[in-house]
Amino acid sequence: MKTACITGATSGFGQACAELFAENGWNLILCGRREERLQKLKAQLDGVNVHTAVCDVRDRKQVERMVADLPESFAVIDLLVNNAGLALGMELAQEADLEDWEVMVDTNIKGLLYVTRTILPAMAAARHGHIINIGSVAGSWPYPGGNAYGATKAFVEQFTNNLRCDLHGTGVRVSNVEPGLAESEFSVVRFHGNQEKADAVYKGTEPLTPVDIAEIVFWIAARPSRVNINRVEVMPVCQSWSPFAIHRRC
Ligand code: NDP
Ligand code: 8X3
Repeated sequence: MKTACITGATSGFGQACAELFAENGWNLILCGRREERLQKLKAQLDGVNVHTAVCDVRDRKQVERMVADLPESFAVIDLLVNNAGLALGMELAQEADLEDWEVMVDTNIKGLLYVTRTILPAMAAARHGHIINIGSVAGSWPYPGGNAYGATKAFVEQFTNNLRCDLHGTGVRVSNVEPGLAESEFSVVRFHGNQEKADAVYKGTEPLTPVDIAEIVFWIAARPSRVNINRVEVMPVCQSWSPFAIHRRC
């Protein structure tokens, strides 16, 4: 039986991944800050072993403790899904809240680094393992108000590529999944709990679902060990690109 460690398993993509991997017989290490949600999820996952860890990925010591305290039966991690992350705010850069930027950098960049760096040595030593990062279309495509969020996801994309270089010859796989518009708690978090604003993002659209993303993550993980899916960019059909914005004086 294989073991996956999924960060941000209390909601959205992470929760859907937990459900799908459990259905397919994977043991799970589930991490997030909301303990009640972790316990509820654990209770509903049948037939596999689940270890939950309350952990704020921004706190390096908590991350190190989470890994050091893993029960022996969870010590070998076959797959890390670096999913924990968030956007905060959509103001233009000149008006954005610097604290929001700090939280995004601390979570999406530093948190992902802490988890990766803590788990990676064992994978490299075992010459076996897979890291699937959750990036975003915002890492490749700019949009007004995407500023720091998009930049954190650009970091995730390039870090994924650089990890592949460093892990060359070890057999450890690294992939980046880059979703577009998807309905989860993402927008409620982005708009600081404003449900009306969050609902407006999806109104009249058919966004991706967390299950859509989980199925992609699972497909990537289930490829034969000789296959490395470098990146998957996925949007709902209702989303595409706009022309370049051109400011005219008249
Ligand atoms: P959700 O808000 O539904 O889920 C986010 C998850 O991240 C939660 O489980 C949350 O758990 C966890 N999380 C946030 N901060 C921390 C932290 N400091 N420590 C540990 N866990 C944390 O959003 P999504 O499922 O949509 O987002 C998952 C990932 O997908 C994110 O990285 C996001 O940027 C990315 N993404 C989302 C898209 C979308 O449109 N929804 C599109 C592209 C990418 P808890 O609060 O319990 O800690
Ligand atoms: C989330 C997708 O387009 O809201 O990463 O930035 S988007």
